[in-house]
Amino acid sequence: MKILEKTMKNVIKRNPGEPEFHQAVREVLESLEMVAERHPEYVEAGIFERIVEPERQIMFRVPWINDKGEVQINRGFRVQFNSAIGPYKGGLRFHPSVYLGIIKFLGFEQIFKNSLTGLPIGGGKGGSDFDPKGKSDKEVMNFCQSFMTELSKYIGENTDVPAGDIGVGGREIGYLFGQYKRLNNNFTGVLTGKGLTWGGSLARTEATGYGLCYFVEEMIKAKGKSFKGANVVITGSGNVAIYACKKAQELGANVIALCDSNGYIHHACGINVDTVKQIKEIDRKRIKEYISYHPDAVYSDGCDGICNIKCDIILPCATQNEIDGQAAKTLVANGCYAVAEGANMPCTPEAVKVFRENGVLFGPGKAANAGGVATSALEMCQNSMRYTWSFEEVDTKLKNIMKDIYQGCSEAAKEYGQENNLVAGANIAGFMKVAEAMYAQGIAY
Ligand code: NDP
Ligand code: 2IT
Repeated sequence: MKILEKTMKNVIKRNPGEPEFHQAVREVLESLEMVAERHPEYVEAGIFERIVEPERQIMFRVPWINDKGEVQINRGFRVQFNSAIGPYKGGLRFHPSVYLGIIKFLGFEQIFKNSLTGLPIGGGKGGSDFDPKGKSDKEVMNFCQSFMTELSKYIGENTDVPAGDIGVGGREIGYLFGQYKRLNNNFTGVLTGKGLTWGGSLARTEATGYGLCYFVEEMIKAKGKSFKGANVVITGSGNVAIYACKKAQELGANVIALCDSNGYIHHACGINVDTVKQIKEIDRKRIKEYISYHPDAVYSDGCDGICNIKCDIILPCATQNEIDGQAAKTLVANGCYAVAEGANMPCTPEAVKVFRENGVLFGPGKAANAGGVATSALEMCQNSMRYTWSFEEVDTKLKNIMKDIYQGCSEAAKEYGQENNLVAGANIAGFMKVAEAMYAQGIAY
């Protein structure tokens, strides 16, 4: 080692106190050593140093008034990481744990994920430390309007197109879009994940979870396996988890567990996804409520125990670093043979190492969960055409995109001497397109 060690050292020095960002960068740079060896022109042109530095970082005050008439202050972020292959594209996360380092890790991942989709979208991410939990619709609206009043200065359909992520779903996108339109007098595809009557795409709601399952189908098919009859554990119970659950069941799996940040449910005869949708999407309540509908299910406090449930496949769909080395060892000991990340970076580096050493099939988030942003790009495409495709048309495109992503990652891994390593494959395949574009566009762009 190594050409890229210096780049990593600089990232740590220039971005102190941001461990999630360091983790995401380290994983990518580790995969790119051989690329750097084979492409000295990229080293010379400073592509590696440039790609780890966001093009622009915006931080702003978000004042709003709660239902008691009290002034509240949150912090807003938008990191416009890389626009080499298209307008910045990536979600907004509203969660109390959000700070600049989280948004930078997510924005960095998004560069490579978006490149893997094969569609013309650059990488960005944003959000706030605002916690929508327990807030009234009016409070959420007040917050979203204030947030967009500032954000609107930096985004646009050809500049930067935000979408949802943790804590940002259809309700929030509606308030954000309304405020953007009010401020700019312009009905435009500046956000994705919009409602179906005002520019949204069919299948965008389902896309991340469905796409994850299409990716897993390809990954396990290569080893002669399928979802049919497989016991599947899914973490989280939000947008990604719900639609991963639905599609896995349609493909013949028995999904036996889900969780939220308070605890998990184990329903051995199979999760009832309509109940989960009622609790989480409509009532906005906790997953614990599930046992009042299905008394044969078991609820346990805390999230850690979910990895002790014996399963064939686990799909972590909640948040970063939820599966550590110890949890990975337990999963392996219980016979789990495939893991695919619906969330962004839910497995720690130690967990990924355990999976690799034990021959567990592993689909990294930037490949496995790319179906959401890919369908966002299809929404942008429909908005540009002022046209809408049917659910089946979008779903078929999504399925083909996920197959191509799997294929592209497998081939890149093989080409660089790392056969079967989809982490390396995703990083290399995602990087190559962006690097080529950055190289072609010169340094002071
Ligand atoms: P949601 O807000 O719809 O759901 C998030 C789920 O994860 C909830 O069940 C939530 O539980 C749980 N969760 C969040 N934070 C924590 C935590 N700190 N500890 C334990 N559980 C937690 O978000 P999404 O489903 O949209 O996003 C889930 C993951 O998927 C994120 O990593 C996101 O970045 C990623 N992703 C999302 C895409 C999308 O299109 N939405 C696309 C690609 C990736 P609780 O309600 O208790 O907070
Ligand atoms: O992490 C992600 O890819 C997302 N939250 C979706 C981003 C998008 O622009 O649809």
